Amino acid sequence: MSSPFPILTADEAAALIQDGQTLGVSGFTPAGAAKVVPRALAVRARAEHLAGRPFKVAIVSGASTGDSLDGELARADAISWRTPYQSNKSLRESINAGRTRFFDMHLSHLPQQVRSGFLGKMDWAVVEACEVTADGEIVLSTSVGASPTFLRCAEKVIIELNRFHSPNLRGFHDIYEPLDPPHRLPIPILRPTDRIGTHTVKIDPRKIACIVESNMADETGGFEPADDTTERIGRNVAEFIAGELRAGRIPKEFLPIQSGVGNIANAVLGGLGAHPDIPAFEMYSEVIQDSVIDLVRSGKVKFATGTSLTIAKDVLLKFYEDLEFFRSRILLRPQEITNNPEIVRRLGIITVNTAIEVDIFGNINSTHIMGTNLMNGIGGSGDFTRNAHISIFTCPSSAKGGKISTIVPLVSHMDHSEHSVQVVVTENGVADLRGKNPNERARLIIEKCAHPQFHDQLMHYFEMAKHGQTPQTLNRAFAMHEQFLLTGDMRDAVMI
Ligand code: 0RQ
Repeated sequence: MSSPFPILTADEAAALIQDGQTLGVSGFTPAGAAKVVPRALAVRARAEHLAGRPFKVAIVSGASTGDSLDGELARADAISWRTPYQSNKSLRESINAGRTRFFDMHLSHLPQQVRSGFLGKMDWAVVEACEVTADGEIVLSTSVGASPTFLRCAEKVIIELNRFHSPNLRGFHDIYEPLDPPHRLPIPILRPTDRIGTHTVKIDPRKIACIVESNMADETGGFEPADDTTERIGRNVAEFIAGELRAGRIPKEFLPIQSGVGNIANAVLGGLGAHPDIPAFEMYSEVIQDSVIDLVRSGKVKFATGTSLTIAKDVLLKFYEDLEFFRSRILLRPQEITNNPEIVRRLGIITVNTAIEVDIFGNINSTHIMGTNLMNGIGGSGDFTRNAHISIFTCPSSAKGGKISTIVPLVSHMDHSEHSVQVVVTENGVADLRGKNPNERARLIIEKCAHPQFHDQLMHYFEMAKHGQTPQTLNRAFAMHEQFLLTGDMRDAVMI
């Protein structure tokens, strides 16, 4: 059947986009990210630069994307500003060198800020889909992210129709966009399994400028196999949660789990899956990664909802083979709904996220290396942490071959304050900070979580300052960081 929309090549579609425009692109992690149009746009930007003409666009996505988008465009020096999250090496370099302006946002805030016009006019939505109908119904692919909002708010739309994805994904998405204040209603999700929206995003078909056909897998990276450290972190989290269940602080029906993304998150899910006292559970999370698919197959996870299906190519192909098994067990929603504070608080989610560093009082740095250079961004960690039933942060107790302590006197950048953080877990143990004052927190975190080789330095720091609600010695608070910047090793830091 012939398409009611112009079918263009990626190069022809990229030629429609002008210098200085703002693009809302699909993608939450590399899952469901636009791929072929951004690649072609990077080629175009390079040609424009060679001809001595400026060419940069602003990129707004759901979260991070794949290398064809953030990587190619950053290497072509074609991104003027970027929000709300990224995890690409080339883009990170461009941001830290000051070539791309980046603002780090809570992911649940993004769609509302786009609708309210806080980020200016959105010229284009470039969105991957697996089906488009003549009357403007769009079936998204492996992520929802902020695409419904981009599709509705952008002046014009380019659809990447990616044949790699199963054509039978209709029904795996629950699309719901809240009304804006003062008209917003309660979001009627009472259980993780509740469906409240539509299967498709419906837009005015006259906005669809073209369709670009593609056949390309999501550019998801694989995971490192769990090592001794990540396995111990996973076991510690699982044992802590099992203990809470035994103590009755988690009800016997259990509560939904949110887990971040990455190797540690994978090991945590492995730990939960393997623990005999943890019952089969539901996930209300943002990213559904490989380990969740295994747990759904084994029955340990009864149902998982998120905003992206971020799984390796071979796992996705097997998922497509067993699509009917997963149809009642996996559901993708907009990030505004998965990460929504109202729902996180109502459902009583147990949240597990990863820190770059933690200070002895329980403040968390999730985003910056040595206080200056951006790593990825806050992502959804703030949305979940602040509103959790129990908020847990994990990290290995040291980094870079033991030269860096991830437990520090004072975080060099703060993303989550002591008020939001309840439990800290490293491979060494668990610091349960609930009901503890800063003095008690400091002793617990040093004793239970710090790497033994940094124990004395941290204790010296803590014992130096004995006054005040939160004892600090401001001119030594960053002694460990300063020492690392000087010699590349925090172990040499003198704390007194
Ligand atoms: O460096 O990449 O050179 O090996 O940081 O650290 O331990 O491999 O952990 O991949 O899980 O990432 C916080 C960045 C952790 C991530 C962060 C170095 C370390 C390594 C990565 P290499 P690990 P992970 C859901 C929720 C914020 C967003 C979020 C993140 C690299 O989890 O971005 O939670 N979180 N989203 O060596 C210097 C330190 C260090 C350090 C670690 N103290 N100093 N380097 N590293 N600690 C997802 C979304 O929102 C989409």
